[in-house]
Amino acid sequence: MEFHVITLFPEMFDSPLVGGLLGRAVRQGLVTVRLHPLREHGLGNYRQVDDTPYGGGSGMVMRPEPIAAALDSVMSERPGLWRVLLTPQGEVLDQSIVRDLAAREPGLVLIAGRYEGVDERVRALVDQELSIGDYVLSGGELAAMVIIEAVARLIPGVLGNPQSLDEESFAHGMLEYPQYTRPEDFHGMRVPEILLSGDHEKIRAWRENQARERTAHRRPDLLTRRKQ
Ligand code: 6GU
Repeated sequence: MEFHVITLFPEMFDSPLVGGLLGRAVRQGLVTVRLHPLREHGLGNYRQVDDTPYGGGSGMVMRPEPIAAALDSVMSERPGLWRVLLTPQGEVLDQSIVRDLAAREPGLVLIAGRYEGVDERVRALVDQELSIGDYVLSGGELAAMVIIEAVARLIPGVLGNPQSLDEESFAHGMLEYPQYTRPEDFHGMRVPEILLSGDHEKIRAWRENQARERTAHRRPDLLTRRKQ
């Protein structure tokens, strides 16, 4: 799967793409990330990408032409990419949206906005607008990395153990059950006896119950929204 990112700050993507699971997936060729510097499509001698808002107000707004030119260039090279504008006004990302994105072959173009926002007419150029949560970032770059990370780990071969995909939090619209490893006793806190019992059916039922109780207590919203 390919991820294309249109951004004013391509250097922000250096370290996340080198380390960890994602770095390995990139090196193995399972995932391709291409950065498209928006500045190259800026206007005039100063490569301008933003301007003051019509009607007044503080801050700057990203002009539509550089974004349109960058998108045209990416789309002509790679037709069929799913175009996503990253904005706090978008649909809020969750695991079900992540799954949908992972199915968008040949891949995604992520447009990272900056400044106080992008010109409203850019919305007409994209397939989807996404936010990563109800808080403000100075730009869409970190949101793009979050999306790349979340989508890439669903691509076959990226995760070491694909079975963990079915067990992790949100896989079934619930939080994951509590996990323990050695030691059996840590500062007087003991691993639940049932996990040491070797009774796999009892362990499965205990975990299911723990996941349900934990979700009801911490994230009741997930139980009311569950899609499956
Ligand atoms: Cl996608 N962009 C910005 N600038 N802030 C955000 C966001 C995106 N998602 C949450 N906050």
